Amino acid sequence: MRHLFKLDPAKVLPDGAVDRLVRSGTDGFIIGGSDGLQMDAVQDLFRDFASRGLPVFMEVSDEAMIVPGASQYLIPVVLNTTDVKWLLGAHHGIVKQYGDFIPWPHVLVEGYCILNPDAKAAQLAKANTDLTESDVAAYASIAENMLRLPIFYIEYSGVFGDSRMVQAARDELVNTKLWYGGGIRTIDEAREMSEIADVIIVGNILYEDFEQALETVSAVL
Ligand code: 1GP
Repeated sequence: MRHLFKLDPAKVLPDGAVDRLVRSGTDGFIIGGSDGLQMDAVQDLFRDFASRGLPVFMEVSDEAMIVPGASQYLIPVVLNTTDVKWLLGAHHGIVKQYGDFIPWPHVLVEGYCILNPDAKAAQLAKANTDLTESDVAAYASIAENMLRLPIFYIEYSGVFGDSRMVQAARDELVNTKLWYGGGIRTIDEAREMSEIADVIIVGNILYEDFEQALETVSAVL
């Protein structure tokens, strides 16, 4: 898996987009967002993309994202948060309440490192984004060696990131997959990050320039 589109339930895709995205060559879809999440919109989006032959990952950052039947559920843990809610606080509440219903074999935990201070996710999760390459490397090492997470996610949502930060994480990771998302708008940007990360995630550009978003797939083909 090399490329995923991140679909925001609070935004509208152009007509005919679902078929074109499914045929684009991408490896799958993440349904996720940081605000304005409505359960109806989440379910509609899931229904549009489910059973189309590609994985659909539900990123559960809010109760509205809990949709039964997804191939995988991604659970964010924000490693550089300053608020315990985003580390394990919210998770504890959910597992306490719904633990018996959680399909654990379908759950993947993402260790997020959020690096764009202006991103909604950074503000919501009160992330400490003032990090050096060594800081990022240490978080990556924690994900790999201490927590043994399946995914370390460098998140620059909204801006194209600093590839040195991504490389610093890369150098620590063996078993933990490196996902990169943030500001990918062109094939060159997609290529630059996909040369370092295992998986690139393309989000906002889908809603700004759909044709250009489709082209990012060619960077990994
Ligand atoms: C957001 O990492 C993704 O969670 C993608 O970022 O929306 O900036 O492409 P963009």
